[in-house]
Amino acid sequence: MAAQEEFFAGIPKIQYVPGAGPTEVMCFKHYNAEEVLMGRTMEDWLRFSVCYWHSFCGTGADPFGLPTLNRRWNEGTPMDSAKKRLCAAFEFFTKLGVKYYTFHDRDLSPEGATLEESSRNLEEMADLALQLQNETGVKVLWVTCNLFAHPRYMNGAATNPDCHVLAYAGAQVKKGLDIAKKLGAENFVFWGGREGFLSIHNTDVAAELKHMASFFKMAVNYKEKLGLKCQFLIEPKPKEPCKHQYDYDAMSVIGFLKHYGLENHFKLNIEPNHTTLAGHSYEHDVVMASALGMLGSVDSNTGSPDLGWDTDQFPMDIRNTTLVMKAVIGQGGLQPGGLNFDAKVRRESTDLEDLFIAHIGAMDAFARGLRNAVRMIEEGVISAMVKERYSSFSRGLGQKVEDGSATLEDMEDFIKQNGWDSRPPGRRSNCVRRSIVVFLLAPLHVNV
Ligand code: XUL
Ligand code: CO
Repeated sequence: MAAQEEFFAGIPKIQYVPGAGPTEVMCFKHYNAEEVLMGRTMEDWLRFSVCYWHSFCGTGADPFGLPTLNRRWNEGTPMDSAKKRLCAAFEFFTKLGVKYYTFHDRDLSPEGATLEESSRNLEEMADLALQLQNETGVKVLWVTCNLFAHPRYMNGAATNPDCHVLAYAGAQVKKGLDIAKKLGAENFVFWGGREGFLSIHNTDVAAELKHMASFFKMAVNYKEKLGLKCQFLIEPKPKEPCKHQYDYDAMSVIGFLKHYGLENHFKLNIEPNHTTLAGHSYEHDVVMASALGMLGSVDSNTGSPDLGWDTDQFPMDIRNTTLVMKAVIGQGGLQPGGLNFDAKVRRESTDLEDLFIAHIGAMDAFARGLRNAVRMIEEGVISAMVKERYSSFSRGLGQKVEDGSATLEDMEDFIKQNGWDSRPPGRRSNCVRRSIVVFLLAPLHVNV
């Protein structure tokens, strides 16, 4: 990269400076990549990734305003700027010290007039990406295909009422998988932004769901044919841009996968801003997916609790990062997934430095969340309380319920013998009340 143009001149590699003061913002105060916690480095637990579309393709434009972000890498012909953008991105990854990135096919290279031209553009850019990956050691956390921006996808891709469009999406995914293989991507994401409906009156929901399942099966078959090892991930979101998206939330996606026999081929990429859009708490889908063995990766962003839409902000709330990291540690890590910052600087944050400050703040927030979660787990206070709360399932009838051998007749016999509750009155409410108090206080107590 030495001969390349420098885009972030004057910004050195970001260092860990634990004692840094409040005005020193170009350093990590909490994220110490090499530090070992519960047998693993912070870098390994957190597996941070920078997203290409917001951080390098974003212009600051919104539905009410023109671009505000003046990026030098956007100058030149579409292919020239694509190359400059990629070099700028790798300079950023390296200076920030993040080992992974994510991209849509159409972020990396411009769409051509034909499928063949788009594929040629993508191949050319993938060659450069591979060279930069080899030079820097930065890897692809996941690739995805943009099956929502082009006008052809206005009525969906895999669920489009016209099979011609579904075919185009299939051809695009085939190429996307080839590129994933070439670049050694560790995961491949499907986000169905336009897989849903605006009006139920003109929609055959059963047919669309079946087509979507067939589409996923084609992808699974081609992946196996290619010998591609990466993990497939579906990213739930309830709405935006569709009024109703099929992949509403974690549990809807898991239900869909099980219904169509796809559950062994996919896991979930959970984006907390999508979770809150679905009416759940920040950590809800991370916890639910993890509980069912389906948490693959996290698009670690946040919305604004006082707004109702997908604002893709950088996560800064320590309570939220603590609960996510507790679930991540609980399942033994996110690998081959990671924490991908699907987040964008605000359109008012026009300086190049702001791109660093936003990522540094979010990485520090996750480092603090990790430390908190480790402390909660090592102290063992909450886990002991949870164990005690469910202790009636470790003996007698409870044990039979646990292993699935209990019957309704057993229930009836048990209640006839024992009445409503055999525990002394004090213990009945205590067990529940104490746990709730500790749960509410825990994140505050361990906030280091
Ligand atoms: C949209 C979103 C996407 C996916 C990849 O809200 O999160 O960027 O992460 O297509
Ligand atoms: Co996302």
